This record gives sequence, structure tokens and C-alpha cells, in this order.
Amino acid sequence: MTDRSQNLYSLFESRFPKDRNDVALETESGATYSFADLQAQSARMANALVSFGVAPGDRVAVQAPKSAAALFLYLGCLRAGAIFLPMNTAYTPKEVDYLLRDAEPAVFVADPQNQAVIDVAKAAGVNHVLTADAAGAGSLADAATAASDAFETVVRTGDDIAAILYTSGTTGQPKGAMLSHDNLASNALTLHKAWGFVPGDVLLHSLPIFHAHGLFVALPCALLNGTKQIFLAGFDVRQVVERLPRATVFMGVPTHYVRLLGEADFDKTCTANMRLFVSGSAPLMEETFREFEKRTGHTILERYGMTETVMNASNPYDGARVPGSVGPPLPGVSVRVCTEDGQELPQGDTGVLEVKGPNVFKGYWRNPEKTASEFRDDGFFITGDLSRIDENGYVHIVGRAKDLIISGGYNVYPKEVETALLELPAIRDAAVIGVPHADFGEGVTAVVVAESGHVDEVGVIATLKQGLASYKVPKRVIEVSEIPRNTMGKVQKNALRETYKDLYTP
Ligand code: MCA
Ligand code: AMP
Repeated sequence: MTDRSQNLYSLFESRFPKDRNDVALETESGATYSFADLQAQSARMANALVSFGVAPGDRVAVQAPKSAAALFLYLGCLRAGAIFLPMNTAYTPKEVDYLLRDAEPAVFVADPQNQAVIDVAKAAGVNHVLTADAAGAGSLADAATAASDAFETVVRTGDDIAAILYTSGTTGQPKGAMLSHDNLASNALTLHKAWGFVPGDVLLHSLPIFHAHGLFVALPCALLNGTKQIFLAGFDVRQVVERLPRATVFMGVPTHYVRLLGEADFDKTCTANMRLFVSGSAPLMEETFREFEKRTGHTILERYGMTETVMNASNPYDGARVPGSVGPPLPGVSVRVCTEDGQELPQGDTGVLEVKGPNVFKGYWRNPEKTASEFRDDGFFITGDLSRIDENGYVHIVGRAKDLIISGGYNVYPKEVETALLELPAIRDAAVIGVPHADFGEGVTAVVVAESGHVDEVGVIATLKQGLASYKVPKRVIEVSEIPRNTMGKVQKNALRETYKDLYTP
């Protein structure tokens, strides 16, 4: 590889089709963009960023709705050698404020509709607070339109950081996972090969592009394939059902599959053109896997990853796709199952999964202590996922050693929600758990003790939404007289999960 090709964008560009007029993107309105447009528009974005003083290594933080322009911005960032820092569009001003102060970006690109976030970014001292569309002063789109459509992609080494994605964590404090150009390139090349991409494939992309699944798994497979993506602003089940007959590959979280199965016209005819359905980000229920197979004749391919590691394991494209398993480790990825203190366990035992490979991130942004605590001395990263490796080498994720809820594919750390609950004067004690939820897989649920009198459930939920992204906010707040604790004072979450296991299921 030449130096130049270690910039992830250069790798993508090297795979663009010979005829750059081929369609790269089709949006939900039917508008199309060619690969030539991708090159020209990403160059304009890169030039615009440079005009705002962005230098290689600077962070460019973005909280903007998914659109073709948002994709051009991502590619423009890569081309300028900047570090892309996407944020969930559900984050509240308070959450955005924390990330901006931690990451100190040179530029923040905001949704022009979200004045509260724009105000927060200005107060946090971000030099350039820009808006993602053509409206108003400080518009990145205006600057891009005025900029040249030629840009020489900045040379990056494989170890240079391409993106920082924040994940919360068991301490409740978000931390920025630094992913290098090589982390992302090596994983994308592996997935593109493992999942048998072929000329003519059309990816139906309905995932958000602020998390790893949509940004580093789905998107790069299509870019490396040099073929079209149907690029939807979000997962709207009707839009997906209507477009599947023209697609060949779909990637989604289990909630997407549950919702598809809820549509009467989602059937063999609708999926006749499809080659592959991939699921990840949360455990796929065996029931969903089986019902999907029965209804469509397709076997969902489940894979497993993390923000910090991108993808680690995948069921095979050719070969048995086993429900309840995430398949063998991907080529180049080593996995082992260990005790909490790092002793490797015999094959077949259950313990904490540790992974190592070119996919594993470079550490947490400005947080060497946290980084050190999550790696073993020999370079293995401790995932915090409880797993078992069967006699065929397939990994089974059987639980979590970390206190984490996954709701509709989004991670919710109970600690963060408990902290927010305990800040409310009406609440003396709180525990947050995940219990089975037909749509979201797990439903975030709070069990609380009132300071005095009774807790107003609706009021608590409304107050929490002011500070926490709404997907983190408990769907239910249940009042009890006491939260069960063991003799060490630790909340007995298993007992709570058992008590409320039927809360969201008939
Ligand atoms: C939306 N809501 C949710 C969720 N999403 N509640 C709980 N969990 C959720 N995931 C709530 C909103 O807060 C709002 O509540 C109401 O639902 C409507 O919001 P809306 O945005 O319209 O919902 P939706 O469009 O139906 O979204 C559901 C969704 C979405 C399509 C399942 O959550 C989604 O796209 N999930 C994918 C997440 C993803 O890409 N994860 C990958 C992470 P209210 O009305 O009360 O305000 S990367 C990762 O995990 C690793 C690397 C991996 O392995 O992939
Ligand atoms: P995130 O930090 O948002 O990237 O979420 C990563 C976590 O999602 C992992 O540590 C797992 O707990 C979970 N996860 C991802 N894919 C799967 C899967 N296929 N099965 C079970 N859990 C999964």
C-alpha cells in the first residue's frame, strides 16, 4: 500500500466504478447521486472545512440528520485528514455540551433546527458552529457550494485517527473511542469479502450514520463494492418494504427485523431479489430468526461487534448460520474467553470475551487510564460480553459482565440513568434495569423509592427527557418501598429483572 491509500477515503475511491456516472446513492425522495458527485461533493466539503481552519487531526463534530450531504461531510472530513466525530441526533443539549467540552472540536456542524444545541456549542467555545443546510450564516453548505470541487486527499498513515465515537460506559461518563484509518479499512475489507459482495449489489441503508453499524459496517461495504445504496434518512418500515424488491443486501438491528415481520406484505415476493440480511448491535431472538426464515426463505446472518472493535465475529456467508450464535471470529481477529481476572478458560466454558486484531481501536480520547484498564498486557481488549465458544469455533454471546441495556440497538448505561434519577428531589433511591420488550428487545425500566409521598411517573419521565436522549429514558418508572440489596449493599438487579420480566409482554 502506498502512503496515500492509507487514508480510508483513498481506499474507497480506489474501488469506485470505472464509469463514475454510475449511481452511488438514491435517497428516499428518489434523488440520485453518482460516484462523480461523491468525489466532487466530498472535495467541496473538504475545501470548506479547510477554509474554516480545520487541519489534519482536528476534530469535526457533527449532529445532523442523515442525508446525502451528511455523507459528503463524512467523506470530506476523511479527505481533509480531520477526525470525524458524529453524535446521535437524539442527544440533548446537555449531552452534546459534555462531548464538545471533552473533544474540543475545531468545527461543530449542527442541525439548523436545533437552536438549543447551537447555543450550547457557542457557549462551549467551539470556534466555528456551522449548520448542515443552506440556511443562515455560518452555513457549511454555503461554504461548500462556493468551494472548489477538486481536493487532494490528505495523506494519512494507517494509525492516524479517522473517527471518534463516544460510548457511555458503566461509570456513566461518555468516553471517546478512537478508531484509526486502518481499523476501519481492515474491518471493511474483511466484511466486504466475508459477506460475498458482488457487482450489481444494491444495499438498502436505513441505519443511522452516527454509530458504528451504519457508518463503519454498512456504508463501507457499499463504497468498497462501488455500487448503489438506497440511502434512507431512517428506518421507516413501509419505506423499507417498498424498496426491498430493488435491493440485494440489508443490514439492521433486531428491532428492524421484528418490525418487518409485523408487515403483512413482507414475504417471499418482497424479498425475492435479496441476497443477504445481516443483523447485529443486539441479540437476535431465535424466534425472530425462525419466523424470518419461514416467512421469506432467507436465513438472517448474525454478526457481533462493538464501537471499540468494529466487527469481531460473523456467521458464515456460505455455511451454517446458527441462531443464538454470532459465528466464528472474522479472519485476522483472535478471540478468547477468560475469567474476570484474565485467565483463559477451557473451550466450552463461559466467561468474558477478549478480542485482538487490526480492528481493535487505539484507545479512549484523552483517557489513558480507562484505556489501560480495558486492555490486557498482551493487547487483548476486554469486551465485557459473557460468551462461550462451541466445539465448531462459533461464539455465543450469552450475557453481559457489564451493566448495559441495549434498546432497539442503542446502548443505555443504567448508571447514567440512575444518576439522573437520583438528582430528582422526589427520588431517594433508584435502580435501572432492562426487561424483555417485544419491539426494542429490552425496555429501559426504573425502579425507584420516593423521598416522601408518591413519585409522579409521567412527571419523572418528562423531566428526565430534558437531560437524557429520549431512548435512554425509562419506558416505565415503578415505585417500590425498598430496592433489594445484598449484604454488601449491591442492588440485586437479577431479582428485579425477574420481578418485572413480563412488564412489556402480554
Ligand atoms: C427510538 N425510541 C426508542 C428507540 N428509538 N426508544 C427506545 N429504544 C430505541 N432504540 C423512542 C424515541 O425516544 C421516541 O420516544 C419514540 O421512540 C419515537 O422516536 P423515533 O426516532 O421516531 O423512533 P423510530 O424511528 O421508531 O426508531 C426506532 C429504531 C431506531 C428504528 C429502532 O432506534 C434505530 O434506528 N435503531 C438503530 C440503532 C443503531 O443503529 N445501533 C447501532 C449501534 P418519545 O416519543 O417518548 O420521545 S452500533 C453497535 O451497536 C455495534 C457497533 C454493533 O454491533 O453494531
Ligand atoms: P456498542 O458499544 O454500541 O458498539 O455496543 C456493543 C455491544 O453490543 C456489544 O458489547 C454487545 O454487548 C452488543 N452486541 C452487538 N452485536 C451483538 C450480537 N449480535 N449479539 C449480542 N450482542 C451484541
